[in-house]
Amino acid sequence: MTCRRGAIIVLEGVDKAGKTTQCKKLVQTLQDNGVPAEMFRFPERTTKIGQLISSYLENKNNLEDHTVHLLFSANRWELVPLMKEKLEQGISLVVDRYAFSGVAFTSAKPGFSLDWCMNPDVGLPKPDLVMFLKVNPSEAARRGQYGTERYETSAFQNAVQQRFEKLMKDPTINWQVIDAARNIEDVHTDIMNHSVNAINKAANTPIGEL
Ligand code: DGP
Repeated sequence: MTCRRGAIIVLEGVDKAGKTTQCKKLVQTLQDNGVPAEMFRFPERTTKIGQLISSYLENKNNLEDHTVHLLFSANRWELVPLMKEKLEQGISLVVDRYAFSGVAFTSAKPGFSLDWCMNPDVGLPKPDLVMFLKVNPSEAARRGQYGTERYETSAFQNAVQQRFEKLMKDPTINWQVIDAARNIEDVHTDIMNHSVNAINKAANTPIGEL
């Protein structure tokens, strides 16, 4: 028996753009409408690799920059078998950050090219839709104090935003820019519409590769 595959729907953006709130709402609305959907998030901090990343982000340990980049990528790869299993069961995956965060955050550090940063993620399942929640980093900073985690400074988030702008020029990725400065419900409606289109389209196509 063949079943329609699920879609991979990714939300990206700078810190405090509202990704996690919107991912949760999207999963809920899809499920309420009878569309099987589950949330994934990267970094997935519960695995052994995820715990290393988490303590790095909390400034509890220091890791060399190339090393941590590869760990973030490994954290995505270790979830691939589970992601594929769910997709083949017809479950759509709503993913809070993916390889694009990997590239944007590391390449915002001195001495890292976009190309080098992309390499470890080549071959990951390709998202059917990537929505960039666009909000000015200074507006994002006003939404709530940045915490104490590594990367949570305005200067770094500005650099990350610029890297995302470059990544969004890739025509092989279905990027959609969402104005995330609006209220939660308006943003959600846009995200839902794009997602339904992507889920319908994905059903009849094989899972691609980054
Ligand atoms: P979050 O749990 O969504 O708040 O993300 C944790 C932080 O890690 C956030 O500042 C973004 C950053 N981040 C997410 N993915 C990657 C990645 O693959 N590489 C790097 N260097 N940073 C990442």
